Amino acid sequence: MTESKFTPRVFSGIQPSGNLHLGNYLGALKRFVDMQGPDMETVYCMVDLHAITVWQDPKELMHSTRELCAGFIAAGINPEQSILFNQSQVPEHAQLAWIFNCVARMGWMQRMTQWKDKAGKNQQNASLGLFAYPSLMAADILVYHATHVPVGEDQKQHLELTRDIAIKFNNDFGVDFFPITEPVIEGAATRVMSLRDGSKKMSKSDASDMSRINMTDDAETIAKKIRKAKTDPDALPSEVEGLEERLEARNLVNIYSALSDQTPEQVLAEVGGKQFGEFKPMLADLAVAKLSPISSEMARLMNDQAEIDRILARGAERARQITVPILRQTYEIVGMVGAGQN
Ligand code: AQP
Repeated sequence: MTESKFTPRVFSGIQPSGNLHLGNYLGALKRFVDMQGPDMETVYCMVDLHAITVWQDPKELMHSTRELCAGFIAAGINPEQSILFNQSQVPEHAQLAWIFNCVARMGWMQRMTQWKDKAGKNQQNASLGLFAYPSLMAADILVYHATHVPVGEDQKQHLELTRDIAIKFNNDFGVDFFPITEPVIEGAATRVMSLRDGSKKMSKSDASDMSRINMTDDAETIAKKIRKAKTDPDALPSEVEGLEERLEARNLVNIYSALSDQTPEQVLAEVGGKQFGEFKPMLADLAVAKLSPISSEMARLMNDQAEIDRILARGAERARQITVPILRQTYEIVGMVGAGQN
């Protein structure tokens, strides 16, 4: 099978589950913005159907979806250029996910690290949706025939499963219909770690607010969180090899590097030899300079929620111009009567 018959198209999504944080920004959002351009069609989604795989208060879910939309736009996504919408307004995602539930195997899902981490020891009480999450994610991507998916490191396994589903579907039905998608996991911040524990991913659901920088934090809070971030007593090294065993130091250098669009080597050439007492204020100043304009713009956009709703509805309409024909063709391939007449 060749991938060349598929037009280059980017798809990615973020869950509107509150606490949009620096990891989401550097690992995903900032890179979504970088991929916008004349040569690439870009489709970005607030994946509200994924968010409800764990309990969400309905009012908060609505608020988080609109706030996330404001975050996308404030970070630089142009809703006229990119297709920007919330997943539940495009029903073909869930419809294709059902087909993929019948293609994917139980054993594949049981191996997923995110399932094991999130369901933990309480698998019997986890939702069926949480188990089937990667199948819906495969549908999100493949219902656009997307070829490139920018994500953080934690989503790598789900993207491999997306490829497995596409390959099995194509083989089962003897077609060359779904592309074998490329994960785009690049840059210094593909895995931003907790500010309190360098071995844990920065995460929306971490009980400690001090573990993450939220995109809605004000300048003082950002500076305080960086000042209190866990570190070690040594000075920063001048070479990246010197960060290997120093998880927290490496995390702060990687954050600095991603925020300043430099490589970690370039950053260490500048700050190697400095103590954290000197480096942390530099990082705080940089983080405030980069994030404050985004959080102020988010707040401004949130003052006009009707406009946000209009943008999401228009994005969904544009998205469906792509998804309706792809789902119809999928139904035809699978053998659903009437699919050709819709
Ligand atoms: N710490 C991170 N570093 C780099 N990238 C990250 N992403 C998430 N955390 C980091 C990337 O952000 C995108 C959207 O993620 P999501 O909405 O699917 O949520 P998630 O990965 O489940 O994020 P959280 O914060 O970890 O949520 P909880 O706490 O609910 O599990 C993805 O591209 C992801 O890789």
